Amino acid sequence: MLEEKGQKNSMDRRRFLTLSTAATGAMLLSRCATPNSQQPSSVLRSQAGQLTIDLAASPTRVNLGGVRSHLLSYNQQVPGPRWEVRPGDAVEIRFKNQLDVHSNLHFHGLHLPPTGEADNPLRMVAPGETALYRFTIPSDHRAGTFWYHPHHHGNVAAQVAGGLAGLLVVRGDLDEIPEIRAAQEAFLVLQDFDLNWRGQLQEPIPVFRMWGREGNRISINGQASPTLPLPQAGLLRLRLLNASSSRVYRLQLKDHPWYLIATDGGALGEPIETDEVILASGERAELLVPGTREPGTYEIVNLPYDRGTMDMMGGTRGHGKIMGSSTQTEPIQIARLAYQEGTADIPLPKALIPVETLPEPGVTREFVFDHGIDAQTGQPFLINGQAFDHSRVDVQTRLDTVEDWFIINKAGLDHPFHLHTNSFQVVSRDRNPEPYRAWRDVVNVRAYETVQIRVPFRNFTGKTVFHCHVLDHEDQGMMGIVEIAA
Ligand SMILES: [Cu+2]
Repeated sequence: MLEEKGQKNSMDRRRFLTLSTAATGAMLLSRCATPNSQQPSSVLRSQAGQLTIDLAASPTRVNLGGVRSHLLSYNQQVPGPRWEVRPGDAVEIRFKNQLDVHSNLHFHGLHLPPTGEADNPLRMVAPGETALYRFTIPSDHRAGTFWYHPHHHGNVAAQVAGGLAGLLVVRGDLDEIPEIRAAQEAFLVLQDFDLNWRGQLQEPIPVFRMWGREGNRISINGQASPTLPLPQAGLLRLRLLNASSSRVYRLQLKDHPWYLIATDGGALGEPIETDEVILASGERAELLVPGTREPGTYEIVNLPYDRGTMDMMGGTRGHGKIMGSSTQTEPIQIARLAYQEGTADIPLPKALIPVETLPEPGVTREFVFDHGIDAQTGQPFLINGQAFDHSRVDVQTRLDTVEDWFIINKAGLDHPFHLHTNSFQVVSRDRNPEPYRAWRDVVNVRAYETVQIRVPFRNFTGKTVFHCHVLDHEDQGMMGIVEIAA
């Protein structure tokens, strides 16, 4: 379908260029804007094993890195409040939908029942309605950096790209490692917003919806480019979340080492020195930065990354620095680390949390991600030739089994694969296989790539979903249902 719309696309390309000029200006403005008067998001911690939250989603005026913006927020904050829980905690959320469209909540990466009042993506919360979400964090839940966001099929992209996202931290064994406990901690929520000159969100033109919308303004914790203290001779623990609806971040800490210690699903076995950290939509990473270099200020930059939209843009390639990371040709600074006096020497921890070896799979399945036209719905983003149907079960599996899924991307765009309820491990992939074992719930399947993942189905039965985490693709059909039977 992307190819069949040639005439429309060329019109869209012209409009794209016009918009892009504005986009470049806005991006520079955001980098130059000094007042970062947006209040930091609040932190809601469980007490005596219980976390109770009143959460309202509503349109809100926000000072986004010094620019008055009209966004969507949880409790008037962009990003929303950070929740912190521990394994075994009971969580209760009174969610009020003050938007003028349906919404709901997804607890991204958490191992919870996918049914009832827990992590149920098929639930709908109507405008004006208040819904109760209740669940218990399993007592053996991995510690890690998770997040919450809307998941109402059809308007997920618009709501997440409007600002609806918040961190959901599970504290546990990783946090108890002495060096990590002594580290300074910073959270970076990466969002992008497509704003017009009035600071209002813009509805994407059709071709941007096809690619997955990217904003003309990148914000970090609602700021333009924050400066974070790095204790000299100590450690800074960075916890990153890509809460953008489509954009891929390719991050580098310039002239300074950093070490990956956790991915989406929690800790690695040991710190891994890394050059770039690539985060597709929905992905998280944790890093340790040792304060062992010449004291000064070091930049975290976002490097150009091509999601495959370059091919589809054809003639616009030569125009260089236009909208988004797909066409970004130079690094953009997104944050700075500034050395400060440290209180103690803290070495890097040698070992973290062992990552379990999963048994060989009992079942192997294939999922082909491609573009086309679904016969029933006309939707263009397909898994195994079909667009999402909430009344169809695509895969039936059994509790306490392990399966290998081959995610086969036959299209020219990256499609980050996300599975709810159960985390997985990447077993093999065509490009850049990782030399370590890690738990994930998102893996970016690059254009024309195949990724093999291994999934244990544990603890919870019921229907849950898997989908592309370019949320415009999910909204336009790239999602399926897996039913886990006892
Ligand atoms: Cu996709």
